[in-house]
Amino acid sequence: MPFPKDFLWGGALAANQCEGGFDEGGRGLGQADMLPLGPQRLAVMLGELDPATLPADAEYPARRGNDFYHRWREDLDLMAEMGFKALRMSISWSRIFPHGDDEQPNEEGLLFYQRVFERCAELGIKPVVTLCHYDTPYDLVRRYNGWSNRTLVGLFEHYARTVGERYRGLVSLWLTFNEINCTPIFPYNSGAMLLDPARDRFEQVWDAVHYQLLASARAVIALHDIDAKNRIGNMVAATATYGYRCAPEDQWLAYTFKRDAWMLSDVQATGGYPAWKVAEFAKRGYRTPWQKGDEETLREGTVDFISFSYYSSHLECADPGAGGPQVEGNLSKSLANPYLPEKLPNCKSQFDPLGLRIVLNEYHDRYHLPLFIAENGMDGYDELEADGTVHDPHHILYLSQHVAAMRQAVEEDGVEILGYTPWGCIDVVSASNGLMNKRYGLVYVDWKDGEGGTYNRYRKDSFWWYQRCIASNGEEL
Ligand code: BGP
Repeated sequence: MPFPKDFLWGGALAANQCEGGFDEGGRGLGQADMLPLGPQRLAVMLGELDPATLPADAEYPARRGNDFYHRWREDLDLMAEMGFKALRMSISWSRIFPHGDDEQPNEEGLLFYQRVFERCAELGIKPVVTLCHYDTPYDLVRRYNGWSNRTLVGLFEHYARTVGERYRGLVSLWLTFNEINCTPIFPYNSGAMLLDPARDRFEQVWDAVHYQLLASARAVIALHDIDAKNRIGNMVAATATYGYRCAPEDQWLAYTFKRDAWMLSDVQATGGYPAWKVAEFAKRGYRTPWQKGDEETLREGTVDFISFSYYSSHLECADPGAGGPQVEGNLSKSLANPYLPEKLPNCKSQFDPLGLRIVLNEYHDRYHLPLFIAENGMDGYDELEADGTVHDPHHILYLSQHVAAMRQAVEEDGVEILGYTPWGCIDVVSASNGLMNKRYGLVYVDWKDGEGGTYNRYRKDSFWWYQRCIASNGEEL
């Protein structure tokens, strides 16, 4: 079976990486507006450095994004020209509730997204809306220490209800938290919280995860209440994981790594914590902050589909001396896989399309729910030519091979996939290092780190490739 006729071909963006206009339209600061460029960024993302202590001249790239706030009409036209059927985007929570705990929403913020969604409808593009893509209002960080505080569960539900009601009929596909399984790794980025060095780290991050799981479930319940047509997914960071050697110890490490990555989708899909995690908590002496009603909330708020990001695969090795050379990932290095092709020119990581097929099968077998590929892509360093063209064969090679792998999962493995939205379909500020020169496919934005630019948009070679791919429903790669 080929891709279904209503397959959602599109692209993905996130408010904090594209909008800019950070102080316009009544918007309050978001947590990402406090992520600086430069060496201190990682410490803030890890929740180890309070961004309020940064020097006055720090530069915050999320505040400018790629200027989508002012150019969204032109951007939607470009997407329509490529034939997009879907746009995965997010709402900036602090555009709707500038302080996070305001009683009344900010009408100007609501109107902004209403216009975007109305235009999407005119263009035949379905918005797939993430409620929180690394984007909790900064005032909630300051006043409650973000997701370390249970108060945010109710505030998030209020926000989800507000936008669910307002955009009823305009939006029917929702995702709750972006890459929710990153909270234990990047407590500030994903959990909008700062760590207290005097307290156990494990306890702090897993408390926050519990509150986010509850908030996700409450949002699912609210959005189902508002409109029975709403379909709500979770969103997790996925990677194919292999043991470096056939040693059972390596295979076990690889398995436990995957199990960790699955843990949060297990809760969001089945409505309860898996037994192995409960055993791990008990062994560590950690007690999840359960309250009356939490179990029912998790059970009632399970998702309708599973969405995930997939960029590449990685290796696990039990013997620290056994591995060979390393390759760079987004924020960490891992062992190079000798069976994967050489890195693409202009790119720093290895790529593994079959890994995507493996991940699709793993999620399909585990949850028996439809899947949605919410992010996929390879960062590369693109150059704008004098004639306005951008030659990016690396993106075309990466995307075409991943679409082929996805097609095999549909045709040969019977996996149900709702859609495919490659990441950064218009160049955006990078989540990991805040730079603009970490570019993905399709549309180039004229802005160079340290130099600036016009923000004008240019079609990359991959734009024309993707247009053909969509027009042929994934046949012409
Ligand atoms: C994912 C995030 C995205 C995006 C992407 C690429 O983890 O959900 O927001 O940024 O990674 O990473 P980067 O921007 O660092 O290249």
